[in-house]
Amino acid sequence: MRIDIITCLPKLLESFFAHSILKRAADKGLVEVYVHDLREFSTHKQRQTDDYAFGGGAGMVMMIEPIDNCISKLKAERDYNNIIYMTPDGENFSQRVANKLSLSGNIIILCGHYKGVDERVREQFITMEISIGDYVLSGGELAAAVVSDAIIRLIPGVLSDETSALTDSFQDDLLAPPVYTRPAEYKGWKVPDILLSGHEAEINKWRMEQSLKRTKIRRPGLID
Ligand code: 6GU
Repeated sequence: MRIDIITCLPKLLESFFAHSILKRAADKGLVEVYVHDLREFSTHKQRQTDDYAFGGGAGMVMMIEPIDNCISKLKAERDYNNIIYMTPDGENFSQRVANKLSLSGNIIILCGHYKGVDERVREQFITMEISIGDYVLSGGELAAAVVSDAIIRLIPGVLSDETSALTDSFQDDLLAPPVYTRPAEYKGWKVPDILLSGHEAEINKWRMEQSLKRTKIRRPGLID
């Protein structure tokens, strides 16, 4: 899988992808992430990428030309499954969307800034718009990092224990059950006996009950 991220703040994203699971996924050749500096695609004197809004009002708008230059160059090199625009008025991101996107070959993620992009960018180039929640961030970069992380960890081979993504919260519309590790007793606080019993079927049954109970209490909306 290949992810091309277009941003005015490349440094912010480069440090994110240079660490942890995402770095290991790239080192193993399971994903390639390229961060493109939008300024390099500007033909203006000061490598300008935004301008005042037609009709007036506060806030700058990202110009179509540098975005067109960058996206068109990438599209000439390979096909993309989706060209995603990160925006608070996009579709809500969820595990379901992450699962679907993790099956992509190549995607482009465009990070918005200021008052957003010229509407013609959305009409002409964008195939999908994603929001990560009902709050406003200063830019789409952190949101792009969130979406990339959720997608990349689903690619087979990225997690060391391949089954562990399957038991995540949300993977089957249930929250994950509680987990414990050694010691079995700490300051008198005990691990549930069932987990020490060695009865795999009973343990799985307990975990499912705990998942259901936790989901009903914390996120009842997930059950229907
Ligand atoms: Cl994708 N971008 C921005 N700027 N704010 C957000 C968001 C995205 N998702 C939630 N808030």
